[in-house]
Amino acid sequence: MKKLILILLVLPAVSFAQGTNVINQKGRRFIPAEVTIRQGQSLTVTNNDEFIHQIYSEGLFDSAERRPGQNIVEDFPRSGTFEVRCHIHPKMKLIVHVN
Ligand SMILES: [Cu+2]
Repeated sequence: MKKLILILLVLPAVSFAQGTNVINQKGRRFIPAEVTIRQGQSLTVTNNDEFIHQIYSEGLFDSAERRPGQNIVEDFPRSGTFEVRCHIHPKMKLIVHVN
């Protein structure tokens, strides 16, 4: 049983290693809270929470609200480090490094 739990925990990490840029919103947090992508790549943010979320990044985008189970896809056209936040939950913070 312990082995099964370990496998379930490791699986999301494997999908990130393969270049799937997916961030989860869960427990009023971004998971993972920091990600590195390449310039021009997009980021998919999935609301896996019990709450409505949205995302914004100063000067880049300010999305509509998303219900649980819904996705937001945003592009990062410039390189740099960006802070992504949620208007509804000011403590939520995601750092995106764009190379
Ligand atoms: Cu939120």
